[in-house]
Formats: sequence, structure tokens, C-alpha cells
Amino acid sequence: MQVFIGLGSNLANPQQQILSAIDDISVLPDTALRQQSSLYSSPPMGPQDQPDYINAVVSIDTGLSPHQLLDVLQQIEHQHGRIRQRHWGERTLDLDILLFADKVIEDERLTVPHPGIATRAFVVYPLAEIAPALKIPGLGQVADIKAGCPRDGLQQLDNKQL
Ligand code: ROI
Repeated sequence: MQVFIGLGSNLANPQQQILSAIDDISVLPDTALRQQSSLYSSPPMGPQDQPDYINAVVSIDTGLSPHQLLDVLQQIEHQHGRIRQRHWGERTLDLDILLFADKVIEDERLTVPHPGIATRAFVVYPLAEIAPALKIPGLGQVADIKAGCPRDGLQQLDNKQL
């Protein structure tokens, strides 16, 4: 199944957090990394007295179920020292399942498509970089969503400088 994952970090060397999380994702069981966006910097959504974020989106092909994938992504978050802080506050690593093939899931652990998928510039722009033609259940084509989504200070980083 084709799955899109959003990555975000604004603590403890965010660029390294994101790059090493992508490595961790690429070696998950029964899973292959397919595409990876550039890294982006974005001003915080939520409390403004926290550092800017580094964001990216990757796609994988996985045989894991949605909840198996959620479990292993949460393990990766914990390995990166994620601790529970204030609501919408700073974090070392956030991994969100944005889309899981064409599944629509709503239970106590998982909402897919991710509720922020069409409104958060730091998700929409990296997603549009790797999958402009993708259709999101109920929301339309990614390129069209991007056309109606303000950049909100999002900047694409020149990854050669990393
Ligand atoms: N803001 C930005 N810019 N990027 C994120 O990944 C992000 N993640 C979050 C909250 C705290 C909502 N704000 C964010 O979880």
C-alpha cells in the first residue's frame, strides 16, 4: 500500500532528526521508501515562542496495517527522545500518517486522511512536490489544494547545504 508520512521537528538539531527518521522509516519491516521531499523550514503553528520547524513528507510502500505502522512510527518518535510537552508545543520528532492508500480511517488512535492535510502549508507543499497528481479522498487533487493554500512563511531548503 502507498502511504504518505509527514515529518516535523523543532528541537535538538531538527534537520538531523528528520534525516535520521527517514533512515529509520526506510528500514521498517515489509516497507520500502519510495519518495522523499526536500526539507522545508516553517514558522510554528501554535504557540509562537518556540523555534521554527523543519518539515518533510515521504512516501513508502508497506505491507504493514495502518495500526502496525502507527505503532512503529511511535516507536521511532520515542527513540528520538520525544517527550510529552505542552499542547501544540515544541517536539524532537513528529511522524504523522497523512494518507494510507485510499483508506478513510477514524478511530480513537488514527484519523486518515490526516485532518491537517489540506490546510497546513508545511504538509501541502512538500506533498505537492512529490505527488502533485495525487487525489485525497474527499478533498481533491494535491496540486489544486496547494494552489489555494498560502505559504505561511514556509521555505524550501536547498538540501545540498545540509
Ligand atoms: N508547526 C509547524 N510549522 N510544523 C509542524 O510540523 C508542526 N507540528 C505541530 C504543531 C505544534 C501543530 N505545529 C507545527 O504538531
